[in-house]
Amino acid sequence: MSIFTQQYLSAHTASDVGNLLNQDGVLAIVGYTGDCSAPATLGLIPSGLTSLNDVRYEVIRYPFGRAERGQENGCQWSRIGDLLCVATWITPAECENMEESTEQAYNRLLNLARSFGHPHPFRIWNLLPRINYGDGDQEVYKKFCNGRMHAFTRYGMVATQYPAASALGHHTDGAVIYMLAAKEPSRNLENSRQVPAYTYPRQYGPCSPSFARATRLNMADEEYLFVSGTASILGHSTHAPGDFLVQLQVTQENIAHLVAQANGSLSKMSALRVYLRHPEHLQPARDMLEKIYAPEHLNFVYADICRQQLLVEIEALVEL
Ligand code: 3EB
Repeated sequence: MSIFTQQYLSAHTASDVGNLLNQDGVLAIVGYTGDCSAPATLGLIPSGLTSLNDVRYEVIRYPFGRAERGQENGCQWSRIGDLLCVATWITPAECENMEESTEQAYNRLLNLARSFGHPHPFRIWNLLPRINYGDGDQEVYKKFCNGRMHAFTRYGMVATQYPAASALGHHTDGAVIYMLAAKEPSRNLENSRQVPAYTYPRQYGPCSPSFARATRLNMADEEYLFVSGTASILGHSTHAPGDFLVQLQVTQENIAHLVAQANGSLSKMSALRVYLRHPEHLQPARDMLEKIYAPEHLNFVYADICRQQLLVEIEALVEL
């Protein structure tokens, strides 16, 4: 029985978000409603993303009482017991300078988490506009990586402590970064089919991406594996650029390998977000993944992947 869950609600079953947020055990709710600005409702996290299979909300549950919530230091936070969720939004104007704005956003998040006694972020989602815009080192994603690394370094984090992460491009204005943070450190896992992202060579940008392939964390005497956005990358190279089906297969193999390294089982996988660059890939993605995973755990999301040649990326949660 999973204690910590990320549960998908489709458009036709979604009940009133305000009511849900007042229920015991509901930490926060991620919105797939296509908007990305700080919401009036504390605990709601509009992601800028939209779902291709009708997911409207993702409910993050941790059933140890009613969430406390608030906003300060440019962040909105929700906490239940030893689990803290913090979100911060970057305005469309601030997105014009993504390096500086990312660094400031991370400074806000990390300072708040530390001041709340939750100094260890273990899972971060980064949802940005126009992620592939700009050439070479000017690309939005690369500027984002620079800002993130500067903030992590100032925070005193070393590469082996980087959290699990996803970084995707949505199709609206503004950005959101949100994180789950713990009182105790998580344990990091790398994928032996891939080099650690923080050791990628210079060709991918001036600062390597700062994330772990997965983090392991004990919550309420259960162990969870938070699997970062995973793509068709072998070593550090993009495998099968332009070939969706091969990329999907290699991505699935990369995840299966990572989960096996943690002695986990694909049958205990949930909260799969399958990011698709092209909506027309929904059907082939479904055809393959619904053979492996239960449909209620699959959210096909329309998003740009941070390397231009990648067509698909998948993240997930595994109960170990
Ligand atoms: C990769 O493996 C694909 O910059 O936070 C996946 C997950 C990717 C997270 C990030 C980037 C990030 O390099 C891209």
